Amino acid sequence: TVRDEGIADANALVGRAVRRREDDALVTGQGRYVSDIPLQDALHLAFVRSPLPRGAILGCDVEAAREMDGVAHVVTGDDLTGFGAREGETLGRLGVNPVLPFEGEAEFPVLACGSVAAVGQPVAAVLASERAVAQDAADLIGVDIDEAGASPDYSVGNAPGFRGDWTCGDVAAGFAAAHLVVEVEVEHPRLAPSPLEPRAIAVDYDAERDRALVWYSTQTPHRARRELCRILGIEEARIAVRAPDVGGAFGMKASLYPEEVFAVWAAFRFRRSVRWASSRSEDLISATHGRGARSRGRLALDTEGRFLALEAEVDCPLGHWLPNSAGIPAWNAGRILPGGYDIPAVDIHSRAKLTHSAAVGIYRGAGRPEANCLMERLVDEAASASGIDPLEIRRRNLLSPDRLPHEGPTGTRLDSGRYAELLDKLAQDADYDRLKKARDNIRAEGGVAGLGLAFYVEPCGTGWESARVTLHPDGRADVATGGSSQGHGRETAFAQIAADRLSLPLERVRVLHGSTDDCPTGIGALASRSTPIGGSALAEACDALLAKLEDGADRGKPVSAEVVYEAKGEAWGYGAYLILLTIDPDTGAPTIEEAHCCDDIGTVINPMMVEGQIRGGFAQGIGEALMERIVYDADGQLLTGSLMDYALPRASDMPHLSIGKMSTPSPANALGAKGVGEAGTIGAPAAILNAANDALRPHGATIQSMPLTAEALWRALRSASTR
Ligand code: SMO
Repeated sequence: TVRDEGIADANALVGRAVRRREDDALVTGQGRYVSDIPLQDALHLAFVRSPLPRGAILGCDVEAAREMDGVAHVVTGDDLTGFGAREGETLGRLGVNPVLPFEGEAEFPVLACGSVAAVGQPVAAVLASERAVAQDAADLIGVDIDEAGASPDYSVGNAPGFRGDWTCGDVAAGFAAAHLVVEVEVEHPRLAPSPLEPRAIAVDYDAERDRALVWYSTQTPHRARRELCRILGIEEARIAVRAPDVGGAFGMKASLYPEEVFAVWAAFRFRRSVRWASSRSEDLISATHGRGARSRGRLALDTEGRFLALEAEVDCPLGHWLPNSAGIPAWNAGRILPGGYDIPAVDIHSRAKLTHSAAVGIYRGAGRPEANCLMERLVDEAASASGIDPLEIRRRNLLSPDRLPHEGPTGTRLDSGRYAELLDKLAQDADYDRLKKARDNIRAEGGVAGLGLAFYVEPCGTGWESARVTLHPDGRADVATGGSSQGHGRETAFAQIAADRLSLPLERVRVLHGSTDDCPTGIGALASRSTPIGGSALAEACDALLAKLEDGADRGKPVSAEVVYEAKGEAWGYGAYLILLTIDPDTGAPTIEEAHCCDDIGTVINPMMVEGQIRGGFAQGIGEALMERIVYDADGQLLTGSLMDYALPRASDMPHLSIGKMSTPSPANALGAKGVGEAGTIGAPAAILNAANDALRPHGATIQSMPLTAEALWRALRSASTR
């Protein structure tokens, strides 16, 4: 069910559910992923990984591996010190996080050197004629690690952490004046982003020119090149990065990994093409994880149920090294916390600390779900404690349209929206009163049922993106974006935008993306920024091209216009999710009986893809709320190293989701677009957590830790009934 607010004019392509031009190839097996790219005479790479979470490396027994047929090179961390891309150059280390400021310096070896800091950390590498040979040889290599010799602290620089502090207004006065104070805690499972295509890189080395074309499954091709060149000490002209079809990423492919740096280093060092494809298990143990935050908050209310002040602490894990995206979840979890509400005073502290585990970075939502779950749990507890209906207490505290744009107490700037109106639309579409009655009827018959509501906001990236549009004499246009696609249909969406702007048929527009050779320097596909910022860059480039044509540009030759577009600010999508959840009293098994949402993402380019993003995000939101959890045991060993142990949602776990839409164009960018890539992962966990707590409330129980497995819910019910 999709309910649309009228958007498209009849002739426009923008606003129309154009079928994805990418899909014919993808669904018929004609997609070209990194592992489909043929390389001449390439070496295959496999890694030996640390079996222990910490300790001193005493030795690495590489002789048997070196002697295996087909093995070309075996490399350990010691081999990397002192020589780099070529003899005489120094191989840099993965350095400080270039995105957010961190306390202290963090340098991290490409291969473990001297000590290890997490299970799965690459310790040695094998390059061989075939992938299986490389893996067999890697399996022969024993690593001798002295756990007793482990430094009590972290061996990655001097243990930097991230801290974010936001203080505004008189918080003490707010709590002193409060009629009511509620307090909640929330624990997020650590999650594995789990794109269909694990990490992959294929380095096509050109020995004659000593250059490399790096085929790379990435969200950020230009940043990858810049970082590779910085770390390896190579000038940018010698590396080109291309992302072919990318089989999902979800934030996991926004950062460069040690394995990938090593692959490029090895190609230059050994003057051979090199390829590496991670396995699912390697991704689970050594790709970035997401979430894992623990948060606690207090909310002060007056007699009318209005919010006076908010106090919160958020604790996030970082893992044993800092990918580009490290700390961003902690930063977002703090700054986004007040959501769309009018809260005059806040005191928010967010911390992220290193742990002996896989690195933690952004994952679809990247701090937004963490902020949203804490805030929405507080609001629901406030509703329950004050006796005000959950919908009404939100309506009463959400910023009204005349207050927008609004400079929030954490320095954010909410750009536009009709927050309360959206809630009312959701209530009407879903028939809120009917749902409340349905819940009460289930309870009356002895069942366990809860209704959960969550309102969310989703900031969609700041900064710039680039675009170049070229009109050929035959009337075809090439549209190159500095952004890229992670399988989320940007070729189609960008073609729609450009075709409209240039008044061309869709078929005449070709979209180029994900290439440092073919595209202007850009940022990439992350933070729900592709359409709001990348799409706006494209629209402006089209306008610049049209201006050139009007100025009498010679149409007998290709005419080009290139822009770097800087968004005026963050565009904030928003929406609300409403879930009716039942819990089997005997087994604790949760069932989503009904799911409804309404999202406002401003200007809609393609409603079909918007719906796809909402459903996909919702599926991953269900994963976090009900199923998924990365588990390390007390010894730092990963217990969820395969999909037998790590529960991803399947198609059969998806309930029907009824989707409503509103459209309030954003003043923050040229298109008026807001992101929707993360909507479902932000709204769903909070709504489900609220539904579970609503279900448990009559039984005197609460639950704060996700995932809400049958066991966890059963224990919560049981602890209450035996109390
Ligand atoms: S979690 Mo997204 O790729 O910013």
